[in-house]
Amino acid sequence: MRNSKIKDIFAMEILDSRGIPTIKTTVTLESGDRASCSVPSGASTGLYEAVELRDNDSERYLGKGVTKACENVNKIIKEELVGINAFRQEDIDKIMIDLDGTENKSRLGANAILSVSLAVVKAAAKNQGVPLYRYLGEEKTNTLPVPMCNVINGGAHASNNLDIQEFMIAPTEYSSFSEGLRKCAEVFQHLKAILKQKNLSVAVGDEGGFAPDLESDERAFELLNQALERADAKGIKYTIDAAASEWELKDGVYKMPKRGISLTREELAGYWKNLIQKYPIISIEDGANEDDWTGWQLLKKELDIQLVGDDLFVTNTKRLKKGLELSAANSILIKPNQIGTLTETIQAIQMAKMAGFSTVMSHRSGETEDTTIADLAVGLGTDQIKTGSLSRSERTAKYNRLLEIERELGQKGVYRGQSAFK
Ligand code: 2PG
Ligand code: MG
Repeated sequence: MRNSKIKDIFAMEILDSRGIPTIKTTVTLESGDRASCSVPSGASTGLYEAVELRDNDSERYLGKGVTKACENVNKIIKEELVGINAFRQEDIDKIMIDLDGTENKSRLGANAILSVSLAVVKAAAKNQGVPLYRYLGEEKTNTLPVPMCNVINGGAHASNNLDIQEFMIAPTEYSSFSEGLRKCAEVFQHLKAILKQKNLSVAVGDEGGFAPDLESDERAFELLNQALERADAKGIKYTIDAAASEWELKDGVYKMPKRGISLTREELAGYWKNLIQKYPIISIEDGANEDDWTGWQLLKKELDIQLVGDDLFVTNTKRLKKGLELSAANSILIKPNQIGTLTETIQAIQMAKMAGFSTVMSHRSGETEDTTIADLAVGLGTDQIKTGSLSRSERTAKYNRLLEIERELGQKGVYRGQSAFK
């Protein structure tokens, strides 16, 4: 605990993987220990997420600049936090929440607050001389999350004709994280060759997965089946993020924006059921709209697989509590920037675990080279992680960090495979 008081905080505007500004904050302790955090940004953002503060100055970055958020860190937040011990994470987060004073962090910006919250914990870990996952998890968390690798992109993350936003592969029957990841990367390469052979596009979407036009969403699973066979990847299952909050919902009828298909919520449940029967799909994220609690309850009744709430819960214990009361979903996606502080992120994970939900750490579609979520997944013990495809450095950086952690854990490392799913 050497000189662990905060000495300086500095935020600056950088670019994310889509070329849109985001905030990077560096915290320096009196000891000289220093750590930075860059905040990601979503495209299919949930209605109930904490506010990402943007400048709205059309003269800069089409209004997307974050200089106000940076100023809020460099003036308002810094003034309150300098001199406080970096080990007091909960107090630090509380001070920022109170300083903001709004329900959704719209005054200072959840992007500003989170960048400080995570830079503080990283600096504290450095000061203690341990990696972040160890600082957060102490000796008890040695488990590597099962990755869900997003190999085909659709929805708001690609300009193709697929309505399902993410087609992912999860290595459930491998003995280690690295063996599973290797198989996923091999499938990705085989998928590329198959697409090329069929004269389909191998250009990638926002999360690094291929984004071809296909005759139906279901066709994506057929192509994946072929890729799995070529890769001899018998231990891989499919997971999807439908991101159905992006679809139009009127009077209980969903309309998919790209193909224009309309389905009642009962028909939608039937659509998922049919896909699950035909393909080894073990998890569906946002299979219904964020406001359609009835639809979620129906899915829970009809489908016997992992049902992950992303836009539904927005990493918010209030929304999660409602989900528990209504018996909607059985799993929660964890995105620190949906809620804005590490403390509240941990609270959401704890509430979910207490309720027997599985937990999935997640990136955003707009990412940076920051790998903090890899350490959070291990340190906070989430069952799974989704952090995009096996291409593009802002995605592979997180996998590479998990490979490092796996190596550090050595014999102590645990990979749960299938049992990490609901
Ligand atoms: C999602 C995310 C991440 P976005 O919907 O789960 O994959 O997308 O960051 O665009 O909200
Ligand atoms: Mg989602």
